[in-house]
Amino acid sequence: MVESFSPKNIIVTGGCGFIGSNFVHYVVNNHPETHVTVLDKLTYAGNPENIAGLPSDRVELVVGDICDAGLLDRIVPGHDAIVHYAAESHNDNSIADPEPFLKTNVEGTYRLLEACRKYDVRYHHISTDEVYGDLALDDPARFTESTPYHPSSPYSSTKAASDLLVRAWTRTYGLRTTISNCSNNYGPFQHVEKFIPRQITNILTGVRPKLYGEGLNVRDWIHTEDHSSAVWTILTRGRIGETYLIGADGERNNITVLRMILEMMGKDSDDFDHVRDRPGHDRRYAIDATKLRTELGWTPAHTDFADGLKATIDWYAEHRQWWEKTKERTEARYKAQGQ
Ligand code: NAD
Ligand code: TDX
Repeated sequence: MVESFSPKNIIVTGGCGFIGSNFVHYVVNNHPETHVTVLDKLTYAGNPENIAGLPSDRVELVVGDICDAGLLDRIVPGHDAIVHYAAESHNDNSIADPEPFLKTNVEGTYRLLEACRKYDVRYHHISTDEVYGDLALDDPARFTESTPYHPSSPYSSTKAASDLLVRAWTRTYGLRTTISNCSNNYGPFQHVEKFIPRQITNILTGVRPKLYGEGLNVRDWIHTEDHSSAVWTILTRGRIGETYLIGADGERNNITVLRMILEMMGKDSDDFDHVRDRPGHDRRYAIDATKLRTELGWTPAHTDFADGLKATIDWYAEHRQWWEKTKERTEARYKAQGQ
């Protein structure tokens, strides 16, 4: 039987980042009975503007590090659940400097699990399809909950390590946990280091988009609002101890997505540069979300990728002040890496 859980006070770690802040908006808009404490360190990827304007009686921001056990002792008691989004999240950064990934993704998860154990708090772990490694381009298979772990990058290996900690704490200490592994998100508030916002903001600043290698790598795109509704579904109705894969049947290769962006923005579809490929670049991710759909009845609302992409382009065009400063720093770093 499916459990039912109605959290009144939740902590959302990483709630000033891309997906975490979209989840905070989702909770505020759809679940008026739930108060959110955002715990965020405000790294280069965290921006308090992402949650600015939300009612102060619904959302509180605590600026701090998930690795800080003393801080967790002060804020975790009194909460019913932690939804853990905070992470170092960018593969290219993990290749340039893996250390912060070990610290935040592995030690940070450990600290949160220990706090949940100490204060008997329900825990939902946000993970990624990248823990499964990649699929060959001509392989018809998709990832399922029973696919063996086979991560490729420093980023995905630290996410895999954090998933395994969650499983161990569940079995050994009886912690009330669930894990979700989602595919590539797109939508508003995504950092300009990531593929889709990087290309949109390149075009908006008169720079040619940059495609790694031949661009044949496939990603399985999901709108971040659909990720939010799936996480809420799993948090409130998921079976304790279970893993659910989240995806919306959005497989496309990078060159196709890039050409869609160029055409939607009135450019020639060949108006981009091929740049140095990412070392160890995963070829294809693909999610089979049958378990989430059939067991918990979840369905995505954003089923037209072209519509979602157009709305995302419009959002970046209308929010230049949100990304302009970060853009310069990000492109300087990419330039130094030959990308
Ligand atoms: P992001 O980089 O945009 O945001 C990460 C947030 O975590 C930032 O606000 C940052 O300040 C915060 N943070 C980092 N280190 C912290 C620390 N030590 N203590 C407290 N806060 C800290 O990331 P995102 O793309 O929104 O990803 C969020 C989560 O979703 C991650 O766990 C990621 O692995 C997972 N995920 C991402 C995708 C995707 O497509 N982006 C897909 C599947 C899963
Ligand atoms: O400029 C670029 N050109 C390019 O061709 C960038 C930044 C990326 N790419 C390619 C690499 C990937 O094949 O585009 C694809 C998507 O790249 P990213 O946006 O960096 O995402 P990815 O590496 O697939 O990982 C994302 O999805 C899974 C998130 O960043 C992870 O946090 C999540 O776990």
